[in-house]
Amino acid sequence: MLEALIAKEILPQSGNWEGTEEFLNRVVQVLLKYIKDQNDRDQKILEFHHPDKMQMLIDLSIPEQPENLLKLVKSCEDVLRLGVRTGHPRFFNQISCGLDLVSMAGEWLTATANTNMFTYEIAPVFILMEKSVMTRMWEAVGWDPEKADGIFAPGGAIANLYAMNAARHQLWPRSKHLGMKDIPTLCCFTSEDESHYSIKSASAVLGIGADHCFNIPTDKNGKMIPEALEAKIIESKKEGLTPFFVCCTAGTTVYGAFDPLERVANICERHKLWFHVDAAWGGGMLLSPEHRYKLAGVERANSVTWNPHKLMGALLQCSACLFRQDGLLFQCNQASADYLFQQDKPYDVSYDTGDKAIQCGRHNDVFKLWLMWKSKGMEGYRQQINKLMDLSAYFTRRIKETEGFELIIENPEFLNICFWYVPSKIRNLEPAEIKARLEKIAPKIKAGMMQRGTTMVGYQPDKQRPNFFRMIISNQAITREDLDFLIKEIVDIGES
Ligand code: ABU
Repeated sequence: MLEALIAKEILPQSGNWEGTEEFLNRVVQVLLKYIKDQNDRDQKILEFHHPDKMQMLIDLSIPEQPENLLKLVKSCEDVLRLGVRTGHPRFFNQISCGLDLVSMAGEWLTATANTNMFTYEIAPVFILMEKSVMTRMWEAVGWDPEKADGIFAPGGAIANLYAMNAARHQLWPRSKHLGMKDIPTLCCFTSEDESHYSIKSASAVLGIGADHCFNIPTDKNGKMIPEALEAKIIESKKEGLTPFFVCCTAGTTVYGAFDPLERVANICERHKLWFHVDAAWGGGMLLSPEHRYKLAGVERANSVTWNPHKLMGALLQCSACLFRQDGLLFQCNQASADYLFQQDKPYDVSYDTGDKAIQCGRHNDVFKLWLMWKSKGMEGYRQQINKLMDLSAYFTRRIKETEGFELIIENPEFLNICFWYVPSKIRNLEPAEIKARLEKIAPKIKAGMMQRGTTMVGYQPDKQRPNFFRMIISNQAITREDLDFLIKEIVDIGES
């Protein structure tokens, strides 16, 4: 039947319920098959093709005339077949991976409801839900929910921008209307290389200037050195700059390092600076009583970025910027558009939270998180995070005991494990020669994995080191056998 139908012949343009149901059922069947295959370890993660070949395998053109519904179902199949199965238990490539099916069901509902999160008027339940979910997050940070605030943002980079903007507004509220005119030259601080690049971007976007975002050196484990931070703050004051914002990272992207939050909080207090914690990756650790000590001091932050789409496993995107002080977000972002935020509505308009966002249209990111969090409870998350930490310790042990592997950081403290594989044929060379050869080893092994389609793990160099693998253990589907498989596959490709 679908072959003979086009989109305008089903709902909402036609009353053809039978055709509508048939089309949607077919699409759901495609999705269910994908989910089943993705969880089958004998199935590949990807079918790799170079861009020129890929272009020939799928018709990406927009036609002049409507395509029939059967062709659309086929396109859905093709897109999924040619994509990367990021929920496969052997996909270790990215911090955000896995496919929590309850969160996915939530995203299906969200798509079906298709609600814009401007106002209570059109999103009453979802607006209240944001407050309920954030209450759990504020409590986890250690703040009084009665006094805290927050906003769901499209990703951690934008959440960090929200934080820096609020920090500037608190100090220099007139910048909202007059820009940087008559404002001292501001500067901010974050850790060198290790922190997320979005801090520099925020500094550029806000007119502070990327060059006025200073990089603070880190120790051998990738943690910010507090003494170096204080020295730089003092130096910048001497140079006539006005420090206002410090960003610590809780769970750095590459090494998974946690900056010393208490010590940095002391420095921020001494110098009266806004203290932001980018816990986009590490925020989920607050849900584990056993591991939350790594973020000790986070409750002293003025703002915290926390991405549930990372460690908590919510579907993309789900990212929050949380504030200890209520009201500031409204003050600095409110634009009072008359067509949305009328003040004479028949309800308490402080629930029109869209007016504290810098976006106008805002996706509903909360429902999939709320539904998933309900499905696990606080205890479920505690177990999930502790299990991932146990797997990380297991993988680290296996790397240490397996010939040819070398850890970059001897005792990783989180779910990032960085390492080299040194193939047997180069192990006896001079150290300088090994280093030079290693640059090419990780990319070659990674290319081999992608050709085989069996597993994926990321790699990168840093300032002093040639390319190394960065393993991420965040998918709740991972087992010890999957980790053993990765080691075996690296050896197999590396020795071939
Ligand atoms: N901040 C996004 C990190 C992406 C990744 O390394 O997987």
